[in-house]
Amino acid sequence: MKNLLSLAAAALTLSAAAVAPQASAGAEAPDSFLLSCSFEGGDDGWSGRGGANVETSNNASFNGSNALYCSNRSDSWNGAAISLGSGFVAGQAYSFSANVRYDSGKDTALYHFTMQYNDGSEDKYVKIASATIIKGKWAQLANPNFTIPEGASDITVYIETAKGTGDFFVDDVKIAEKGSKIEGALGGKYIPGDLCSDGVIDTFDLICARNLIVAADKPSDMMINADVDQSKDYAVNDLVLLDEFLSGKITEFPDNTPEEEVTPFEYDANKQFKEAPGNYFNKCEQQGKVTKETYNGIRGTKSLYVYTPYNYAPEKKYNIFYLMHGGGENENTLFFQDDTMIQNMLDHMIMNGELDPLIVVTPTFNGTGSEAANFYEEFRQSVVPFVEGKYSTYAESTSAEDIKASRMHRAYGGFSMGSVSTWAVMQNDLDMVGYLMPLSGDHWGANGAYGKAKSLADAVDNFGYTNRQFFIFAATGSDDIAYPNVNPQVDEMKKMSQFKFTSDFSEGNFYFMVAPGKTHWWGYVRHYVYDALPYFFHETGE
Ligand code: FER
Repeated sequence: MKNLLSLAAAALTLSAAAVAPQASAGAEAPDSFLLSCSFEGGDDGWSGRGGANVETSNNASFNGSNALYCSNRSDSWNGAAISLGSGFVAGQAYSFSANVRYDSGKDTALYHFTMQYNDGSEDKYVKIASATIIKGKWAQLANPNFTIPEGASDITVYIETAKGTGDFFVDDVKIAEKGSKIEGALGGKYIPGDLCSDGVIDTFDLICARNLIVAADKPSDMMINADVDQSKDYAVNDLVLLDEFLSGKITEFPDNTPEEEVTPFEYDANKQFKEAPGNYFNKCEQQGKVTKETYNGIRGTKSLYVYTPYNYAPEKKYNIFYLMHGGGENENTLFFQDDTMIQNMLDHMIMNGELDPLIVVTPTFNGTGSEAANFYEEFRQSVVPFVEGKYSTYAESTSAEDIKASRMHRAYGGFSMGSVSTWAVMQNDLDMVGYLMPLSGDHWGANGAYGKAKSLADAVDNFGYTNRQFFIFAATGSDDIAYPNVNPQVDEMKKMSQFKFTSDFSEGNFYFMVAPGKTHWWGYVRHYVYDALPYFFHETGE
């Protein structure tokens, strides 16, 4: 309590440190508008940009009873637009204002009020105003002094988002003489520390913050701005940080955003084979590293390779994928052959945001007493403890308990005999891995398609997992010699409740992708990894 009292006392003397508001102080409200769209009587000349749809709606409004509703967007640049016509002069400044609101999706989202024009040779885009706005609140995007670029023609202004395709409302879009202050929504913006939502971080926010700690009714927009360290929890710590910010002790808030358990993903429910772009097998400008490691395991001294992504940082946690070679191959196969070079593919996928940075390990089942179908023993006892004791994964330690706790961040897959090893890992080590990628090979643990499927289903039951707690993305070519072995096994698995068939892992847990015309060769199979791996590591297993 002493802390809170001294903060309150400090609050009274801190106004000098307040952050200046964006709106120009003393600006006058305009006498008239050069453009004013209230959407009360129709769309006021607005249209959908890109594939977007616009229509008037009375489901929300900032003023009056209607707003313009923008939906059916397929890209972030799709939105609501209006052409400005000839009354606006290039090289001159005007005051622009629009009010925006969205009601579903993330807690906050970045919106832009943008101008498109032609500069005489090509279309150009310039931001008039931007703001990160809070879900469910009206926010004003305004710029009282925006100059239309010299030489601009074909001018359109529009509302778009920085990311995503969510629906939004627009209301009271106005343009007036430069410098004029156009009234708009107060607050609604994500400005850490601005609890009062007036665009200024000052002592009043500190008073709000203090009251909010004990308040019974905690308004959602105030809570979002009160959580100044973005920890997803408003606590006394945030109050102290706000005080330190206002007193000049700190100049920015620390970012204590909690690490996401899993990253969200938009699954295709019926994923079809798609080749990686050809250049993905060339060297990438952002290269990960392939390191040879040697370990003494239950089957003697052996080697494996570890791919760590570009900018690998041991203080971070990484998902890990163990990828096994086929018969007659070895731990070198995946990284050193013209028909694999899988590290280049991983580099490109990660650089282009198609895959979260991860660790990929290529062990081998070769060695005295080793075979694909018993590699699961060495995997559990030697390989995982060795690798994850050395590299940074979600395993807090290499104890069986911690390996199990991190299984939704661990995957195992393989080609041909490597696929045989994958089904065996599933049957025996399901408490270690949440994701499996059997490629061009069937299960050798039992006889007949039904027997194979049943032995896997029984393993799931014996481990006590539901069909939300493990995920299988199997694949092969339609002309692969393994197809006639795998396909009947898959058909039997589809009939069992342990397996729910779809590539939308938010709904089911089992998929079999068949690549038209492809045969039993890494030159094809590496593309299955390209298709399947992005589908992994987005489920919590709860
Ligand atoms: C199969 C599983 C494994 C398969 C072949 C293999 C033809 C491996 C063969 C080898 O490495 O010799 O389903 O189908």
